[in-house]
Amino acid sequence: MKTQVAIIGAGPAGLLLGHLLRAEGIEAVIVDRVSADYVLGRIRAGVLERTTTDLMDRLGLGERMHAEGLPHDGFNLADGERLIHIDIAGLTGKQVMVYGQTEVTRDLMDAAPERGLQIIYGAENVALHDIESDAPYITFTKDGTEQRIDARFLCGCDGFHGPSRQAIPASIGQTFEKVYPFGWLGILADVPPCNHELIYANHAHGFALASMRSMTRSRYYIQVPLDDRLEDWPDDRLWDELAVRLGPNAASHITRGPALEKSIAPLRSFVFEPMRHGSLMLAGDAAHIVPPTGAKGLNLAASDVAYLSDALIRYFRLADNDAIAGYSDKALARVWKSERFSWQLTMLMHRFPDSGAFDRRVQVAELDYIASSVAAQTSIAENYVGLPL
Ligand code: RFL
Ligand code: PHB
Repeated sequence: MKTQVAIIGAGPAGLLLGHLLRAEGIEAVIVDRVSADYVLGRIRAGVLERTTTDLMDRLGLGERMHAEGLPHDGFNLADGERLIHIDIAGLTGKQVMVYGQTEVTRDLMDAAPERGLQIIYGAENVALHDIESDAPYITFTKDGTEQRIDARFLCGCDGFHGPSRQAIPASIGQTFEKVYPFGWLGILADVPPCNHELIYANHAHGFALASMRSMTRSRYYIQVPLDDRLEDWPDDRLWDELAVRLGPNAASHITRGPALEKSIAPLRSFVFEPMRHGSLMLAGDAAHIVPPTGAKGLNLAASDVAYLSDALIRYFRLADNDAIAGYSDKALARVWKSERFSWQLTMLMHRFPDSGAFDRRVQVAELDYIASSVAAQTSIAENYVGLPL
């Protein structure tokens, strides 16, 4: 098979990129290792920046998001009894959208056939070849048969563990990494949220987050040691702990219910540079990871592919190579700002096993400062709602 752009990975980065290219008449094929149902079964992001919702609108695929998603004007930072409200709308004139990654993915998947975007699921052993040439290709096995897709460009949208980043020679790439000494235990339940906006709480027992997917489906997280297992956290223990960490006011509004999903995710900050080598471009989690505290992962995948689709469109429309050459630097400038914000919010809101009284006093001082300064709140709000492209 021959196409203009072969995309590895049908997560949000790959699907959005495929649609942005098809909207300009560029041929694109996506391959993914797993099935469509498997992709939809992963419970992940919940908060979309304005830049991400704008992309869905640009594609004409924002209808269900606007009908079913929950626009939020603000969120809260809690510390003990104190609740600091960050008025995103008042400070930036924009809102964020609570609409699950599962739903974004479903909307993009459903629209693929009518827009001529081919997605090949169940593609095993995907390998990238000749990425330093103008005629790269991928090979994979599908239903026991070896297949090959030739393309002008390969786009690695295959997440943190995919093969694309590994295809770049070690002598070319540089990685920057910070691993945090805890994970997030998440629970999804069909119960109304305890608050109409998100609450990020710093408690002596550790961090907690009250989030939601709709007015009838809640998503909560707590910070747990890395060696904790799901068996350590039966539902009742988890609900009890959430009530303690979120504070008495939120606790009085928590509705308990059986877990639809429960999982533990490690936290990591990671950046790989450069995001292009030859005819291979990386986007999304394939190139970088942020801890989920700033709700930036999916949104960074979206901003990467906004830049990348623009560069590819200029290449195919205008034979302009400069945007391709500049893609990595342009994307990384935004990536590092989100890395900084996610790292800072993680440091501010979690309890670190090796930190002492000094570190805690610094957290309290920073929260005091945020509570008293419109400038500090504005800085948080403009990062949370998404920096401009
Ligand atoms: P994905 O979603 O991981 O998709 C990659 C796709 O590549 C496929 N793949 C392969 N295909 C072919 N061959 C191979 N060998 C392959 N290996 C992998 C995979 O099957 C998959 O379909 O990466 P993408 O598209 O870059 O999207 C990134 C986002 O998924 C991620 O950043 C977010 O989910 C992060 N994240 C959050 N982001 C936000 O913006 N807001 C949030 O509120 C938010 N909350 C979260 C999160 C991530 C979490 N976890 C579990 C890591 C909360 C959590 C708990
Ligand atoms: C979520 O709802 O899954 C969620 C919300 C905000 C975050 C992280 C995850 O910062």
